[in-house]
Amino acid sequence: MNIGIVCYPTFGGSGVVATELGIALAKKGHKIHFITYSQPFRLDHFTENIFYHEVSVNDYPLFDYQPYESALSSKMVDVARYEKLDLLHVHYAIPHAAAAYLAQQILKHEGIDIPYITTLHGTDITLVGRDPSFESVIRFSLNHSDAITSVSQSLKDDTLAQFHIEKDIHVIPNFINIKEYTTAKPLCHRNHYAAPNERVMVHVSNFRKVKRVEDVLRVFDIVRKTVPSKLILVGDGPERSNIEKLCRQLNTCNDIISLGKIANPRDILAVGDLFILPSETESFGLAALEAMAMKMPVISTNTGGLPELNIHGKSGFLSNVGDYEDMAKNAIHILKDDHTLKQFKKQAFEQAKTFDLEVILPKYESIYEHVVSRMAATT
Ligand code: GMT
Repeated sequence: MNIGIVCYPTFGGSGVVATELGIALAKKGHKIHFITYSQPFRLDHFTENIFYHEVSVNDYPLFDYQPYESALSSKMVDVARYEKLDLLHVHYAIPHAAAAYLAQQILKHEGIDIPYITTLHGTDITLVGRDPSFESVIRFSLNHSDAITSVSQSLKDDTLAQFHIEKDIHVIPNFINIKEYTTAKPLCHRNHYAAPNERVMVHVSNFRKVKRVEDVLRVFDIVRKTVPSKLILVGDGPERSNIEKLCRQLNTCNDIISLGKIANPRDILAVGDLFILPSETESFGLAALEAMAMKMPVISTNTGGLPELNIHGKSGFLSNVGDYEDMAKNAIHILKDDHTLKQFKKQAFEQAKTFDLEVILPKYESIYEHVVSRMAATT
């Protein structure tokens, strides 16, 4: 198939899922056209069957806000028309689903019928989507999607509770290519970060408020008093300076290594013992899945889709949002002796395997086939 993928190219789970999906589909022989305003950050190497189309918005002084959505729709029309796309797959509802609807209508006038699929990733519904100023556009563009997918049952439930959706929403979880995780030779050496007697805790995020990175520091502060440990922080974002302030207040900075943004943190995850994700809300938690694929158990909150990924007492533990004392207690339980840690590492990996690309990719392909054949039958 000839597939157009629209996503946010910057650091963030939805862009990662869209890019990895495109790469995996291209390897299976599909032709993938990424349509974004800059090169997706994980699309950093040449892959046959992948094409990149940049959406550029000229800066006109007339506008306070440049009309990105119109430029995106025009680019989708262009790519669909000349590359003969079979379908458009847009990741993140705002503004991609509305832009896809507009592109679809323009193409229809030219006698070209093309379906669009919208994948919901979370904050497009749980945070941004709660803003009433977006309500009618989200509802309309979802109801006119030829198919809707959501990355967890929890996000599906949230979407149905918040918007009047007349379509079925297919749950297709985030995925990882387990082979890449098991065969990779990590570039990073554990002894560079920690002494042999120390454990290594890791957190990866975009340091937005919703990630509650301050809880990561509070958990670490309790854990290191019982279990000698180091904490590696990967990522950057609006909360980073507050986090730096807090580490000075807690006097933990010497045991914390802040690495900033890393496009693919697999090498760092390879040296970790325990991953921590204390988010306020998390529709799935791709960062935690990537950690589990590197055999790291996960301490997370029990919010959103996290309980669908992290199984309490098996791949790690779940706690209420903000209950950093409970998270620390669970972390100590996992880290305190080698035998328990080994057991949890094994169980986390087993759980990650259930989200392998080979299991998840056919679910997207079957939706693609369904919408394309339905459209062919109705035109
Ligand atoms: O987590 C973020 O802040 C980035 C966000 C995004 O939109 O890129 O991630 C969302 O989509 C990921 C991929 O489906 C999910 O794994 C994340 O859980 C989800 N983030 C939130 O719901 C906060």
